[in-house]
Amino acid sequence: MNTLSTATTTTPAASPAERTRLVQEFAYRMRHHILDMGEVQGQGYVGQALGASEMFAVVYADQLNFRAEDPDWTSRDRFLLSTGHYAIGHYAALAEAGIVPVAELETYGSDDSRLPMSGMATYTPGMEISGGSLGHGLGVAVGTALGLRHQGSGSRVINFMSDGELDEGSTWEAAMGAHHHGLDNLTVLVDINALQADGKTDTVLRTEPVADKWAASGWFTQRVDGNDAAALVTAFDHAADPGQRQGRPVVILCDTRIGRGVPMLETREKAHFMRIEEHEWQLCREELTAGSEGQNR
Ligand SMILES: Cc1ncc(C[n+]2csc(CCOP(=O)(O)OP(=O)(O)O)c2C)c(N)n1
Ligand SMILES: [Mg+2]
Repeated sequence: MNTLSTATTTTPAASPAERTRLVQEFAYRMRHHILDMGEVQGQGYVGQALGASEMFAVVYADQLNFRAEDPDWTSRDRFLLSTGHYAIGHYAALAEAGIVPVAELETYGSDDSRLPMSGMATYTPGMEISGGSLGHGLGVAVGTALGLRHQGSGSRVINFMSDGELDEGSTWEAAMGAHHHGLDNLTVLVDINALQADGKTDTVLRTEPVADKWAASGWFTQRVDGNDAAALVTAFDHAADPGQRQGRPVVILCDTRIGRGVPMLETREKAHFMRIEEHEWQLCREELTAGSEGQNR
């Protein structure tokens, strides 16, 4: 939650239903930003970002402690985007959170833009790491959480990663490290969209049963529908309950649908990197506005 600006702010006293509504609305506006940015380049990692909008939204609209006017505020919670190619989704969230001006989104991927196609910490306010080399984000998150604890900081670390990163040995080394050090200031969101660059996750490398593996590594593990804002809010509430969490690092495994909210993109065969024709962008927007994500907005 933003501690200074009132935009998209919720309070601890808000009911779960109200918090869920704020997350849904945030995600809906994010999806429009994602389509607008995608159109600038005519292509990109649009499907993942649409699919993960509720995941970003629950972080920025409900969970993260930050100051939009001061993205480097020492006491901020850290959100680490391990998957640099999801940057288009992160920029949409940063814009909705008031950290990046909405007007700047139209520079996405252009020369000299602060919003390159892959997330770069040195370019973008609010981007904590450059995460394109997959499988490294969790290690950085573990080090960050450990460092904050040594400093006596109460800040939390939230790491966003993908199911493709579960193929990487470094991810599991970091997972064991977090358990070893008892990092209860660390939360991981895994976007399980069942897809990787080379095809469906279960045909590239079978990582299931994923929940059993995290639990066996000592993590407080939950698996939810990652497009269900209410389920995400509830999962974070369970994680905040010391009785359930028991001092463990937290992982929330989020099953999502690529292209969510835009039916014509939900069924694309080439979904990892989408090329979308010039005339299709407006159709995408219309589908988004007409769909369930667009109702009552
Ligand atoms: C260490 C590493 N290996 C390979 C790549 C190339 N690569 C870029 S995206 C991607 C897919 C990874 O899976 P996931 O993030 O689940 O893909 P998505 O769901 O976005 O399709 C790969 C292999 C990379 N960026 N880093
Ligand atoms: Mg994936």
